[in-house]
Amino acid sequence: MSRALSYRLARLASTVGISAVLVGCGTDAGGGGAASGDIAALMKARNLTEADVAAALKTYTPTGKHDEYYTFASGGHSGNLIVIGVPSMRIHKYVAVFTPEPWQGFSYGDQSTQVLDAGARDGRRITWADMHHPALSETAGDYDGKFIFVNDKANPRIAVVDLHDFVTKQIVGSELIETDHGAAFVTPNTEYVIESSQYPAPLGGRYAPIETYDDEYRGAVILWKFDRERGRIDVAKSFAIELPPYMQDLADAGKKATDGYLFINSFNTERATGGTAEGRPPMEAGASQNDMDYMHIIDWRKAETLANAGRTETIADMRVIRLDTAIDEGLLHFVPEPKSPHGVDITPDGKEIVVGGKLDTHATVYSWEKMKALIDAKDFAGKDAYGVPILDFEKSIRGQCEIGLGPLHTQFDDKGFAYTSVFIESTVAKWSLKDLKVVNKVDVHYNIGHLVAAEGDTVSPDGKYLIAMNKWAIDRFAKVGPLLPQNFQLVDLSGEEMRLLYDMPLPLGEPHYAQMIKADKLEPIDVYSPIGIDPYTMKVDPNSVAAGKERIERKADGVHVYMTAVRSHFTPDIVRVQQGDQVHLHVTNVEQAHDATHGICIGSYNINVSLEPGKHTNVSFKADTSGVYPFYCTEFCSALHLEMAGYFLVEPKGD
Ligand code: CUK
Ligand code: CUA
Repeated sequence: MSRALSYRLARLASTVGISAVLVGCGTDAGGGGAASGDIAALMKARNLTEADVAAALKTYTPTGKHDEYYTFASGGHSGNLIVIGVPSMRIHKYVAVFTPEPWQGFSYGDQSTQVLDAGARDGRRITWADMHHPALSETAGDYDGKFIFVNDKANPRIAVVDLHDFVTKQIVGSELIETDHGAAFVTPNTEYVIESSQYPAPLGGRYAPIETYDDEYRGAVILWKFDRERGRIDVAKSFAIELPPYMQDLADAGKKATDGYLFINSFNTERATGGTAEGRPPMEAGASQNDMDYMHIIDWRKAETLANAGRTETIADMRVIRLDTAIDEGLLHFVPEPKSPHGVDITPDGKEIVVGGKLDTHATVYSWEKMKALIDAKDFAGKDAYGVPILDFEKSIRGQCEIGLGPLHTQFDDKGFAYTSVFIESTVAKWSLKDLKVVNKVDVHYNIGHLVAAEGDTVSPDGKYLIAMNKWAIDRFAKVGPLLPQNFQLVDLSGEEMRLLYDMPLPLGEPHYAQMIKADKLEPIDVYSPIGIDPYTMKVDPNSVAAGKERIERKADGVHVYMTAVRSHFTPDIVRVQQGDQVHLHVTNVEQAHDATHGICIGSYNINVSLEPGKHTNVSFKADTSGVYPFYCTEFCSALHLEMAGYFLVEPKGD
């Protein structure tokens, strides 16, 4: 290695916090010399620059070392939640949420099927989702690592994932609304999970002609009450607020200074309905006439008091505060926001609200102090067509930061900077909250939607890392046909300038938002304990089986098979039933060894469940076809894994 390159590598190593000796830049004649030669040769052979090597050193995570952060990314159309380690960008898990998932056995056993079926709409079982926004549970505005909530935009629903075992425990939805988008977001102590609608429709799933849009179509925001003790949403204690038929977009809950308030963007305050074949302008043209749309400001504590006082009407089993009541009681106000707003993000101190306009070049910074004073003084600039008071735009803002073309979403760091995704430019803009000036930008590839910084939407962001969640990947990866992955790009926030560190193709659906949490805030369990736990109650299942108590019992409701799994056998391993029998398979993994997971499948019957150590699962099905069905363990658990098998014998009727 040349002396100059040695020196540069040593410097590089020191800037990323490792010793020069480790990269072999020492002058000693020992092993160091050989290593330095290796690195120089590697750089040359792979055509790597010093910046490439620095990026590699900042992300490479040696075997056995763990990541500093977890990123929980929406899985988009897949309906799964993606768990990614940062800085390595290694995928750790796809948590099954809205979609049957065979490896986890999600929706292939009785209990998980019940969870998924609770999300049926119009009596229809839904097996996909358009997941957009994960929201980690918060305590005092900071992630607490206990739960994560996700939405389904297409079939408006909210799911609760428990971060003790990374399992989806509950799916709720209301037929009050037909789509959502301002979801999921949580209030600072996770009192409520917010779900606001996107495309207006008659409330409660009614039909009304599109010509009656102004009168019959409405938006709504649902506040799902979260019961932290039970780890479930309490549907009976949840309520909604009716909103005008604008297209409500993203939402954020106030914190600290803004605690008690919700902020929801909207677009299409023109109330365009489309109708190109009927002589009306297309939706997107009709919806882009006005220079301003309305940010909704909602006093949710006041709304909660009203709901608890019964000032609601019940629509589709949901308690709804009607629009007139919301206006009369002063819990809903508007403030104009520039052209086609998209992101609404509250600053860490809770004092300001940042809005990006898709067809605007600014991030607009609203001052809560100013808006609150206007609301308190009832100093309004006017009312909308439904009577909602509107604050004056100029009187409500602190200022605007000239960002660039198509600012969308904003995150924050610990040094007073904001980071805004700029869609049309394909950049991330770093700007100062203090003087509202752009500091620098980094190119991303391409068409960035959301971005996520380490704890970047909490009361105490960490800075350090940011992920640009890009919609297009074009030339970044080897070709895989016309459907391309998304591109997650890891950006280093530790220096003055942002630096791109890593490209990660994300090929499972289109993730929208993600949240990044310090890994040491989570306390996931290793095994289910005591043996026989049903993950959906976290109690020992009444049908769980202890070793030595395995049996087959014929009861009035069918054949009950009480089975255990342990390396390397199922007991019993021969199960005989009659064609037409209802079968209830109760399987307990009686192991407590970490990672000693088994699975059990019965081919042709569409059954496969996962049995993590200590877990119990019930699987009910009708043995409607006769035949010989081998069942076997679907996790390579042991040297005798292939022998972990048995026969499910279905004797033909009449024999
Ligand atoms: S949205 Cu997709 S890029 Cu649903 Cu949060 Cu902005
Ligand atoms: Cu148990 Cu393989």
